Amino acid sequence: MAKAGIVHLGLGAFFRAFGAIYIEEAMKASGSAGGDNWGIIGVSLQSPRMHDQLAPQDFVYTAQELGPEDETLRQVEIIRDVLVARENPEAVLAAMADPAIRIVTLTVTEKGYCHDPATGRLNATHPDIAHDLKAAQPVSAPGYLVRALARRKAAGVPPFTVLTCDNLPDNGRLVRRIVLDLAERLDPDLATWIEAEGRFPATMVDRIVPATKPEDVEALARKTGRYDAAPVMHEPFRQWVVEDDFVPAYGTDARPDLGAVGVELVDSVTVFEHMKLRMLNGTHSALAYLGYLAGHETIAETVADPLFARFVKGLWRREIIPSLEAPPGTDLEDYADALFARYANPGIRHRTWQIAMDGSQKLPQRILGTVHDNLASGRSCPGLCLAIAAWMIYVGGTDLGGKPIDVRDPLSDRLKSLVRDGDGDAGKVDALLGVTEIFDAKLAAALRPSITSAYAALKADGVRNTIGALS
Ligand code: CS2
Repeated sequence: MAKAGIVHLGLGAFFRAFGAIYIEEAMKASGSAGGDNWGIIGVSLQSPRMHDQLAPQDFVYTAQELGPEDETLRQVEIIRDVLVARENPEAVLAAMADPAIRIVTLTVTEKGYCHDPATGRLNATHPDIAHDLKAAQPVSAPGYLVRALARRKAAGVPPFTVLTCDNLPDNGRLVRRIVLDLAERLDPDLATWIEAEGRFPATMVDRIVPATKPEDVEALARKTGRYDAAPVMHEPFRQWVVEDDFVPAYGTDARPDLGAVGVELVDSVTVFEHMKLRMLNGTHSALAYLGYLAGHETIAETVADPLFARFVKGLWRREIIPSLEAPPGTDLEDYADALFARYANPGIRHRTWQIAMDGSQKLPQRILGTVHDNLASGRSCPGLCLAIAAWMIYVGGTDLGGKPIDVRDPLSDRLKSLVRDGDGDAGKVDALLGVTEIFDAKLAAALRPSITSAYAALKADGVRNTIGALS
């Protein structure tokens, strides 16, 4: 059996349906010619659930690819073990310090980086970071990276490459800055070593992977006659663009042969990442807030509503594409058409509520960057303003018919009370625009009038009438 070469922090459905499959394919493609030592040790930072589900089935799970008409099943066998950081931090640090591990991949979601989304810098007052600055056994993802790198330095082992797979802007440089900032506070020599020897390639990751629901598990078991406690469901599409900048000390053994299985290895991912974060994730969030408030449960259901179909196509054409530079060989209109077909795939039941989670961590890179660029070029962006206004209603915790919303967001208590205490529509909008972790003050001032009227229109006329009046 292939030995482990990768530790993955944050083993959720997305990575199991994406990176794990690519890496398994890359290992198979390079056969036994030294390319077979990229097994993955998964780490859950908090919950023992993934370990408890996967251990009895030897960490093998089913990936169910759901196309619009048909589906295929495969068994993924690349996971070697799953460690639960909260229960055994020492085992996680030991695995990360093992010289056989050359890459640490991460999907810890936006909030897992413990940074300030508006500036991209480490939030040193974050309780997990405050803990990790004192205790040798960390709790945060940046804490694990820094403490494990310290062990490698002390043992004379080169660092691992840190390969972030989260939807953050300039994700490689972002995690690098956060790691260096934390290391600097703990031990400046360590920071100097990481700066010189460490590598943090940026990546653009793309595959739609809704959370697996209990009914999916049951349906799969009925279909196959075999019970898999932790299958993943995903769309056929996938795209992974990776900066080819891995720790040089490992030479040709620094990464799996990802190029052999269609991963695009490039010098800079910036244009790919802008396209994906703004065109996919930006409209995903817009459809999530507006769709949820209009009573739509999934993205497929939302875009099956003709008003929303027109709305999202208008967002791409009028407000997002004009802010972008196309990556080489990509036509942005075609990319938009392909996205629409992916959203419409009825096999993928991606809940608007799921995508609406953690909006405070998502809005800056998904929507606010586009809005900023449009304003700077004198273009208005009424559809994106409507999306921001819908987020504002959503985080208030009550839908337009007065029903409570289960808002999941690290800032949810604060956001809810800002909405509750704000004086009238204008006061509520103003209070939320004042959250500096999300909104830059200049941008907030420029947006105030359009968001206030969008907010009032949504409340007075409802979502469908308001988006209908847009185009
Ligand atoms: C989604 C993403 O949940 C969300 O916020 O927008 O997970 C999206 O499905 C992926 O980035 C697609 O690559």
